[in-house]
Amino acid sequence: MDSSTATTFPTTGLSPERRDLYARLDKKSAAPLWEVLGKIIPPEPTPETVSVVWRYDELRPLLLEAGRLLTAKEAERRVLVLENPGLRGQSRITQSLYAGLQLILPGEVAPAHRHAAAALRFIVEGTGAYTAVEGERTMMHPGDFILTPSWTYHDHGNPGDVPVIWLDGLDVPIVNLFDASFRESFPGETQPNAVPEGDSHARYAANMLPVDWTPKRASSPIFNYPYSRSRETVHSLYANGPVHECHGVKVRYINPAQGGPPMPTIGAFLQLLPKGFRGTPYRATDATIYAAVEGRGQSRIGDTTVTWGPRDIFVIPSWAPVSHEAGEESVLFSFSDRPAQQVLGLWREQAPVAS
Ligand code: 1HN
Repeated sequence: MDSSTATTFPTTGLSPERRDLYARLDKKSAAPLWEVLGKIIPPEPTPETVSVVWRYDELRPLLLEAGRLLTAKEAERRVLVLENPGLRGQSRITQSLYAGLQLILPGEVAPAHRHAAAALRFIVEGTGAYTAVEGERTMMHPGDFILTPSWTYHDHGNPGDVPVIWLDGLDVPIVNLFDASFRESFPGETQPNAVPEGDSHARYAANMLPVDWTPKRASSPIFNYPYSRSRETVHSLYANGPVHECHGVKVRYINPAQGGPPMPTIGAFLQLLPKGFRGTPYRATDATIYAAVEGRGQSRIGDTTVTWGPRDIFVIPSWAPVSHEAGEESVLFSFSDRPAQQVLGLWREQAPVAS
């Protein structure tokens, strides 16, 4: 077979007849399934995503340096992409999700746009900045979980006096898998304040809905889930028990109108690990991005152990057994593509995992 053929399997050791057939198949844009079947349909997940931790103390100075080199407007979004070491150059943190750390400095505006990709923000540091979604602003505080659903106009601004940094999570690789990406700029840098701040909370976050309400989109009508409330929730549940042997006290963020996930492609979770917690191994098919919020601990992921402290970010690959330990009472935020896998009938979990 000549070197121009684009086979994805080894061709050494093949009989001359087979090599010849494969070369002629190749010219017709065809290929022998029997050479690749085991690779494309493995008996269980074989992720290229690896377990990895980003230390906030190491990334923060680099992000601030980027802040000195270019403006948010120039960059459109000033973000350090967190690239999984197993997937370098693909702008992804797992096979299905993008993540990055975004900085907005005092006085800056990140201009309004919208795209097919859906985004979440998990606020890591600083107060005084806002994000606006479809004409409604919300102030961002550390630990807040904020949505930017698919095809909603959004801009960010920092009228405060300290840098504000957050973790972005987007379903970009999923949208691009389907070749379904669209984007456009808003006519104007920022959206007008068309809706009073707090309106969606009043309308949708009090276990009630306006009587004639019908959903406008597939995502939650709430777009800020403030940390003050979600933190209180995991603490109350801890006080009242029980504590799960794998997860500690773990809750999922929901769309309050139907109980499902906040967005169709991305699920998000908050968990409290009690001081001294030693979890038992668990695995699931949704590769998961964790952001530590409070406390310190370590997570055993397959054969590696990652230690983490406040604001560190780490990744659990699909189907890798994970067990968490916490030396101090800890709170972990996490997100994954679980809702997408569930709606496709693909999601699996296993606990305990025999070691
Ligand atoms: C985006 O729109 C934002 O709006 C952040 O803050 C990160 C990464 C890829 C594509 C769009 C934002 C993004 C992004």
